[in-house]
Amino acid sequence: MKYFNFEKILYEGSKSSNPLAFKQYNPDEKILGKPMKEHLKFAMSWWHTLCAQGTDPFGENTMNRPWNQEDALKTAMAKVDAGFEFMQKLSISYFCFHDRDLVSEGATLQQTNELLDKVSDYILVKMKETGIRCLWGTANCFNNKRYVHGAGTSCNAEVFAYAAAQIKKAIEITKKLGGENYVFWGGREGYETLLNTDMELELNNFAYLLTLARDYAKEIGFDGQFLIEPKPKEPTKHQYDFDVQTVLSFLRKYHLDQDFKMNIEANHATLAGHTFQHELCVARINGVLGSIDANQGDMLLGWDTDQFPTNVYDATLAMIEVLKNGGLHKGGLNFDSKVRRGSFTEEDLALAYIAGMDTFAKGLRVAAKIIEDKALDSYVEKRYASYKKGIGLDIVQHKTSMKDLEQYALQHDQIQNESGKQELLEAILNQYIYE
Ligand code: XLS
Ligand code: CA
Ligand code: CA
Repeated sequence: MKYFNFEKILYEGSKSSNPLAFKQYNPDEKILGKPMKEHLKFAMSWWHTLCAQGTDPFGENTMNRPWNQEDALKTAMAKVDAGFEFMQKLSISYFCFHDRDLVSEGATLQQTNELLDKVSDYILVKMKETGIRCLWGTANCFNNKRYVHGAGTSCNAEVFAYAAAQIKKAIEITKKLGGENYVFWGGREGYETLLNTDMELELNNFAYLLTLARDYAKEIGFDGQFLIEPKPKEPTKHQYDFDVQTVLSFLRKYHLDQDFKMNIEANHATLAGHTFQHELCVARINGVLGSIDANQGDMLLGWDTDQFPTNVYDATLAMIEVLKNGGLHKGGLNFDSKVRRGSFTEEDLALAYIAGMDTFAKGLRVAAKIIEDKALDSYVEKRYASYKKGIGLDIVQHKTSMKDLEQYALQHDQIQNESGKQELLEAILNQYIYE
């Protein structure tokens, strides 16, 4: 049975007015010597694409999703068919999943695990048939009410044990599906009030859970990259994995920094009061830029709207960071994005993915040109030229003392600064985007 009433989406170029065609994303076209599909390892999010029903706090389901049925296992299998049909038609080579996206929970943990085995067996068949791969898997340790006080940071040790069991199974399923990464997004790992919270114990426990997970993955020979996905708030008032810098200091304290990189989501960056580029840059310069959840928020709203990315400006700045990182390696670009509640047809899903993929494809094209021409880098190099010689070089090479610097300052106290040229650089960036 087919679920999507359109043919394979093809690249028709920027002049095309066909809504069901790519205008920028041409998978095999080479940019900086590498096919676009390798720069942009696009992934379908199982949850937003196949599971989300369009509910909000004020209203019921709105989505037309013909794969949903009465029986949980039948629905799960139909979702696999729908997902693979969709990815093939959109030329999306990867998917990402939470364990509970694949199939809903059975009556016991044992039964849930058996259901997962069945559905993942079928996914494996479809993967072999199509060549589509798994970018990452993760465990949903936040939806069920047992996780009301968190999972690894719950005040209830039984919940900690249950979460560990769930994560163990999710790592096994991810390994079985050849997942290139495994993600930890700290669902409810945070707090509502410090009045009832032992933050130190919670953080110690959380780090212990990550350590156990890392060791177990090694034990079973899972060679995917472990990723942490920062987010500052929602669902809890304060999420422990606030932003990249906070997660880095946590990982370093618990000696986990060699085993974890970051999965950076655009909407989480902006919720933390940062730009998407800021988070990518902090990760890049610390060697932990792992993967991307491509989406965008609404600047007028203070929550996680997970919209499809259509902002070419931000996508360009993001792709500059990715290119400077030498690519995302094991990582990719997962559309952790959902169609709006009013966009309820199956076709809307395709239109949304086309918009997101074209946005990042355009971002890649512009970023590549900017880097190739050194359009911004040459200004930055010039701006820091004082560190290339004389006292600046001594500073960079750590060859000065406070006394040397005082001597220097006493002799050179008539300082002249140069313009930062911000507006010019913004205009240059625009010029590249206009082309
Ligand atoms: C929620 C997160 C979540 C993670 C995976 O805000 O973005 O979807 O990406 O658990
Ligand atoms: Ca995400
Ligand atoms: Ca999000």
